[in-house]
Amino acid sequence: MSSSLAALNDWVADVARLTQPESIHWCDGSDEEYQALVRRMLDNGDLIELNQETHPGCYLHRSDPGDVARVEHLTFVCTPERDDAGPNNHWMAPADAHAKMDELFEGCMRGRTMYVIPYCMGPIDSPISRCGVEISDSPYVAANMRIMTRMGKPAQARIEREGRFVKGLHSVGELDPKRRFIMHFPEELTIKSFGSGYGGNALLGKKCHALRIASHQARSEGWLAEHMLIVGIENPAGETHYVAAAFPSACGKTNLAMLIPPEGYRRDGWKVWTVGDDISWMTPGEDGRLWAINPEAGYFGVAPGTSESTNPNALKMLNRDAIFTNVGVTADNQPWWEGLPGQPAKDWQGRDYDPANGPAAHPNSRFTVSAKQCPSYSDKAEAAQGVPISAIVFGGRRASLVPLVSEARDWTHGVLMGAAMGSETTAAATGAVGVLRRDSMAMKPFCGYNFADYFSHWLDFDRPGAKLPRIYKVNWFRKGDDGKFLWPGFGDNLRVLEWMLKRVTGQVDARETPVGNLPRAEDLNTADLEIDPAALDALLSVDEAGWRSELSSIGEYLEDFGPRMPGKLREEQRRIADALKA
Ligand code: GTP
Ligand code: SPV
Ligand code: MN
Repeated sequence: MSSSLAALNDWVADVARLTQPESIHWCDGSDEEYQALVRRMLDNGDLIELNQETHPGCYLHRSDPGDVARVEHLTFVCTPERDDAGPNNHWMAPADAHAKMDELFEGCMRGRTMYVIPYCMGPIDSPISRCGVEISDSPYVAANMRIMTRMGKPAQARIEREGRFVKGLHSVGELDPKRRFIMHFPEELTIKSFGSGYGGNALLGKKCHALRIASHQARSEGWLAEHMLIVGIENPAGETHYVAAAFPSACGKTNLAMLIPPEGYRRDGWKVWTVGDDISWMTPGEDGRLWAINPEAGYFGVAPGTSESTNPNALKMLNRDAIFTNVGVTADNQPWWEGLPGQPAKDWQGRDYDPANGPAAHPNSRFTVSAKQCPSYSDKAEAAQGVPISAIVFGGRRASLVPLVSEARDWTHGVLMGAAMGSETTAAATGAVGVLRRDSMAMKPFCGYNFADYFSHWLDFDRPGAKLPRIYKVNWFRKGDDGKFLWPGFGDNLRVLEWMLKRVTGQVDARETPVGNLPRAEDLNTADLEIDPAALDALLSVDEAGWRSELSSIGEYLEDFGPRMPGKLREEQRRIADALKA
């Protein structure tokens, strides 16, 4: 037996001693195993069969009504020093956190099956990929991990070869929010999660490993683990540029990653290829460019709003072999959510639909589906070295002020753009919705270390020989006085991406402003676009008075991190503030 296999066996034995499961199942990742998990959940009520004629292989999971989203207030980064976790994280001393969690885990799997789930984040043969093992007492977690990661025997073989893997321990516990914690021990490559079955809290390969633990590793190893989609844009000449974009949770990554070009663009031969919709690991290549892989193998996407007019690619991949969580159902048992045609018969809690109870689908209801089912799935998504990134985009939900698109003057300005990102909160996390907060690089809930050190790490990529992507900031969510979105969004977002790529390839000038370079109106392709000229004007203008107060708010935000905040970012903020005063 290899020493790494022995280490894995020892850990599994330790966990079994602590949690006392009735049986242990080592996941092999086979189809038969997935089918058996589904049958087991159909028997115990974790899954409900959907209409198999219209949706073969599709099932519905209704979660506990108090367990429907990530819980940021119960999520901790447990570094030995509090300052290393930073003001952006909740912190607990590692020894205290282990003691607390071990008490919760004690005997928690009695009468249950313990699943040992080896997984690989990233293509199984990629040097950039990293492995982990999640131990969970939830068959729903095992089935979802099969869809979301390369799970099973090949991952276990890689772990036995490499030795190093992230240890994730998870139990649904009693689903009691008072006994719910998501703890990260980055130095120990360890995660302990108790009391929730919800995606981001329970599918530990995703946010816990591929973002919180990975971002911590990436800092010391010279790469980036980001909350970014990766999309390939193919122009009529057949050239494909890859764009990575960070938008906060439920702010449009899945939609942009699967975009269908407007009709005129399609006619001209534009195509869009999906590499990833949520997470990007980016490494500098020998050529100086940043190369990105999507560590995931599936999508855990927001259901509401997904429709034939917004995201037809997603709809096409959802008519077979998908797990739906907390959506409604129609009278003939098809999955239903707000945005779809037809009528719901039952809501997400299984009650007869009554608008007085709120939406039929929970606003954070989700689908889990294999990435390969996406019609626009890129053949480069499996490439071991990843894809080269031409542009990085930061975006958020900002009803006012922030223009449709602006370009950073240089890398430092771009890092400030990302650091300063503000966005209105969404249903992806428990708590108030629609409240403006800073969500730097869309990583506020996911950066496994101090944001000040994270910004320094970003700045460090600007070094001799680097051929860095240009950085952009976008806002699809500007609203008019009537409360309606000014920009049509979705497929039409390609118009904005086209402008960025024209900038990257030196085909157009831009209008220089203190907050960045904006498109000249004539350079944004508006052919066949239905938009009021006054709206377009508002989207492409800079409200200097509004920006002066935004810059002072950004300045205060940077100050909150104290002396660890890189001086370069504060200087950049001051430069822009001064330019706005001039
Ligand atoms: P996570 O999976 O939570 O990280 O979210 P995500 O960033 O992938 O969000 P997603 O693409 O699922 O979008 C969430 C919501 O934003 C949905 O309700 C969409 O309909 C809406 N949305 C996405 N793109 C646009 C857009 O261009 N304009 C407008 N107005 N809404 C959009
Ligand atoms: C997010 O909240 O950003 C998600 C969903 O992508 S979860 O995996 O639950 O975090
Ligand atoms: Mn996300």
